[in-house]
Amino acid sequence: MNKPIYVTQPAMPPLNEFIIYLQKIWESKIITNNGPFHQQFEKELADYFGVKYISVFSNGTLALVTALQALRITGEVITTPFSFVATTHSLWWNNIKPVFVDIDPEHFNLDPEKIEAAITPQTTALMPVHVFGNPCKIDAVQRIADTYGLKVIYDAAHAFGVKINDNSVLNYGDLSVMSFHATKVFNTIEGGAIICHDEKMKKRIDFLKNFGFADEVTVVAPGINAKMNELQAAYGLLQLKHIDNCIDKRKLIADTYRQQLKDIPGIRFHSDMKGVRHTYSYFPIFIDAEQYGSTRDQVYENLKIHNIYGRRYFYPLISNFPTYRGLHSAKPENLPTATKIAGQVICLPIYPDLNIENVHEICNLLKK
Ligand code: T4K
Repeated sequence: MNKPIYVTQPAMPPLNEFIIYLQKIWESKIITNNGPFHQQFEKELADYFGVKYISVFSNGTLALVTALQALRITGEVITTPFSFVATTHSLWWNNIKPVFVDIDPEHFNLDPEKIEAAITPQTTALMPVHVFGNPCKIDAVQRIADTYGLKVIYDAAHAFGVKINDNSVLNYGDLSVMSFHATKVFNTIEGGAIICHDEKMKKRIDFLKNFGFADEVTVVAPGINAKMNELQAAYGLLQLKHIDNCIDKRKLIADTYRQQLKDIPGIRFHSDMKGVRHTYSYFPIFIDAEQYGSTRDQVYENLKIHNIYGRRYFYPLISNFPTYRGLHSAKPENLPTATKIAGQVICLPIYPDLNIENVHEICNLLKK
């Protein structure tokens, strides 16, 4: 490959269309603090997803931190080690002890069958992740939460536009948190959101992301500054007009990978789940070194030699990082599936502007 191909490339709205929005911002001089584009963006996003309330944020990590504050979560929270570090960091920033539980062997989300054994009197919530956009076993998770009186906060950073039987995956749990980072299906450069189901909660979240201000002179909580600015909100509004086209292009790329890689012994990947609308945020493959004849790291290095930069998301496991590895629940023997999958995974390039010819070339390299 002459030019490097990275795991992703942001979809950006047409510049000439964005300029019209910028002109409005320059005229109004409202550039942040719940301005008109921010309000319109929240409304249009809620309509797009089919959810009741959404509060947009400056990034997904601060949205996770704030979601935990909004529900006043304390003590211990059960979560997955197979995610981006921000999932667990958000607990740490709230002085909450993360408790890692292994992932299910099919879709690599927090395994509901293993959750109950990790519950203690200190457990207050579950924080599963819809990793790579594949929905968690939401019914089983909710049953456990209801039985033990726990809250559920989904990290839905990878699940933009994902639906189960035509219902947004964001409608499940107490709160869902999204990331609109440059590397995501839908981006506002940096950005994020919390989705909730009632007006009071939306109000509380809005206070929390604005220093705790309920009005000009009343501070109701030790809030933070996590507001999205008007330029990002305008960019997001414009992006929303083009997103379905971007998702269609991603689907074509995913289908091409699946078609090309389906008969290679030792390479495994996910199919679409029944009744689920996928949006193809990532295209992870899993290498069984014995069957395939090379290790995941050899594949990763070989692609690099050819100017293709796949990424080993999510290796190392969060539970292996120095900050967390001392925790009892972080022991690899407690997390056999996650440990295995972290050693097999490589995410192949997928983004709307990726040429199908390049996808074929990547597949040909993997066929050798
Ligand atoms: N929860 C989950 C499950 C998450 O996956 C994430 C974020 C979060 C929470 C937190 O949300 P945020 O606070 O980020 O909103 C990236 C992203 O920084 C991170 O947002 C994302 N997950 C994570 C999975 O990936 P890196 O360090 O791997 O990104 P980076 O900079 O190496 O980018 C990957 C490739 O993308 C580059 O090689 C080239 C391309 N790229 C990247 C950027 C930033 C571009 O072409 N243009 C760009 O502007 O972490």
